[in-house]
Amino acid sequence: MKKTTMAVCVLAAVCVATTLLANLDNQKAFVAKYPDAKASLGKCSTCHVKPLPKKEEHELNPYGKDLLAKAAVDPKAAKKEFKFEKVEGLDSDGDGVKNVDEIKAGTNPGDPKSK
Ligand SMILES: [Ca+2]
Repeated sequence: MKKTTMAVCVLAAVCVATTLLANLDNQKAFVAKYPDAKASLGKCSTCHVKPLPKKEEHELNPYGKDLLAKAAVDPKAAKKEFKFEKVEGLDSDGDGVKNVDEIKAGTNPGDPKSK
C-alpha cells in the first residue's frame, strides 16, 4: 500500500471513529438517564434514521431532531450534551405516545411504526 493511500485510510478511520465515539457518548448518557431502556434503545437508531449511520448519512429521526433543537445544553458545541427530560413530554414521532412512555416501554420515540 502506498503511503498516501495509507494516510487517507488512517484519516478516514479516525473520522469514522470520532463520529462513532461522539454518538457512543450520547448513547451512554441516554442509558445512564434511562437504564431500563438499555437493551432496546441504547443504540444509534434511537436518534438516527439509519441503524449504524456514517458521517454523511447521520440523518436524525424526529426524536433526535427534538433532542438537538430543544434539549441540547449548547447546540453549537462540538460535543453535544442533552437534557433528555426536556423532550420527555413530547410525542416526537407523532404516534400518540409520549417520548417518556415510549422509552419506559422500550419502543422507539423517533419511529412512528414503533409504539
Ligand atoms: Ca414511536
